[in-house]
Amino acid sequence: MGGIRVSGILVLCLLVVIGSTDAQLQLGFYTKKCPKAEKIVKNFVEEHIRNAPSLAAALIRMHFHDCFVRGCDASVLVNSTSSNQAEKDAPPNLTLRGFDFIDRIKSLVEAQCPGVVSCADVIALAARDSVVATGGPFWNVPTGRRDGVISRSSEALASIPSPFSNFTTLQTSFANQGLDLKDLVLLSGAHTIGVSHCTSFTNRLYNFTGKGDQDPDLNSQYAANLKAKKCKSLSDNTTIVEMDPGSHRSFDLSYYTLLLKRRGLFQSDSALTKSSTTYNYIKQLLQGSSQNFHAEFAKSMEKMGRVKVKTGSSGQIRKHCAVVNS
Ligand code: HEM
Ligand SMILES: *[C@@H]1O[C@H](CO)[C@@H](O)[C@H](O)[C@H]1NC(C)=O
Ligand SMILES: *[C@@H]1O[C@H](CO)[C@@H](O)[C@H](O)[C@H]1NC(C)=O
Ligand SMILES: *[C@@H]1O[C@H](CO)[C@@H](O)[C@H](O)[C@H]1NC(C)=O
Ligand SMILES: *[C@@H]1O[C@H](CO)[C@@H](O)[C@H](O)[C@H]1NC(C)=O
Ligand SMILES: CC(=O)N[C@H]1CO[C@H](CO)[C@@H](O)[C@@H]1O
Repeated sequence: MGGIRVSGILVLCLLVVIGSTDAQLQLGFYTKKCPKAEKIVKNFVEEHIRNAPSLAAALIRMHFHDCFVRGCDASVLVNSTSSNQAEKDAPPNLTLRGFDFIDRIKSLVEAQCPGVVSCADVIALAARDSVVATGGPFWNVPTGRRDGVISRSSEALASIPSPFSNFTTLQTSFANQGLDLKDLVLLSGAHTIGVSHCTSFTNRLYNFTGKGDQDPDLNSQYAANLKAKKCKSLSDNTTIVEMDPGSHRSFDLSYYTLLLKRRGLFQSDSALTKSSTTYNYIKQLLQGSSQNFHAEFAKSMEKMGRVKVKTGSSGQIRKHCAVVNS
């Protein structure tokens, strides 16, 4: 009796273990199922990123926005329908770019292995490969993500932190995804590349507290310069500004240097200097080499890429990234 019970429990444990390892991402998930998949993504990126290097920033940001809403499941790619307003059509994504690029890669992998490679993995791989191809850090991208079937604009608004966030809001938002303060500092380091529209920060220049004032946490010389040369009014929604001026193409430490000079562009960047924990992480990064930053960044990216992923038999492999399979 006891023996049967014990072995029964053993079998149960074994099943649980098998079940859970089955449901993990793994490096080279497609090695058997679609051996060329990762190479197809890499080749496409390497071939096309030269003509549009700014896409690297767009794609790593897309990966972030994807992972923060229902996990990294390509829900960010789904088009709205007459009965559903999708994440794509939420205000934070107004400025996402690169959808077409992902669609083109997806059609290449579909031609090679129909119905095998998820859109979520295509985003994760293309983000990494494009950052590497433009001289940025490498990080591991274990694969095996599956695509979600739900995409809601309201959830994007609720889960993606706004540039007006304070420290507490950022900490909570990252904690909701299982990411800690170190991840917050490191992943924000992606703002060392790319651009922003004025509307993400003009409140700091023109009307911070509703009295026509500036944000005292923004360097006043920098603010004056932005007002004179870039964002000429509170409502300028067309001009774009480099977030790490002078080195917005290189994945270096200068974003963190700027933070300590009160030259971070967003309130959310500035907020990282407000807690002693995150302030000290920034100091530590600045004392280390850029290789050290890259290595630390890689760990946090891999962690972000695992957020609430769907694996095994959950979700689906979408045929077209913009539409859920019918
Ligand atoms: C910590 C919270 C974060 C906030 C509040 C935030 C906010 C923003 C905003 C408002 C923009 C500019 C959008 C525009 O006006 O065009 C932006 C751009 C960008 N963000 Fe973040 N972000 C955060 C974290 C991240 C993370 C975790 C990553 C990636 C790991 C990331 C990568 C980028 C990149 C690369 C760009 C430039 C995009 C481009 O050039 O098209 N951000 N972010
Ligand atoms: C941070 O922002 C949130 C949301 O806007 C607000 O409720 C909270 O009071 C703010 N916290 C601090 C410390 O300012
Ligand atoms: C600044 O904000 C206040 C309060 O929200 C508003 O009444 C005022 O019109 C704003 N000023 C500008 C220039 O938009
Ligand atoms: C930008 O601002 C103009 C004028 O204020 C407005 O008509 C337009 O709809 C805005 N565009 C976006 C994308 O918000
Ligand atoms: C999704 O929407 C975009 C932009 O509106 C459109 O160009 C594309 O054809 C749509 N994709 C599908 C598969 O419906
Ligand atoms: C790229 C993209 O789909 N952007 C959409 C984001 O949401 C706005 C509405 O808030 C749409 O107008 C954009 O087309």
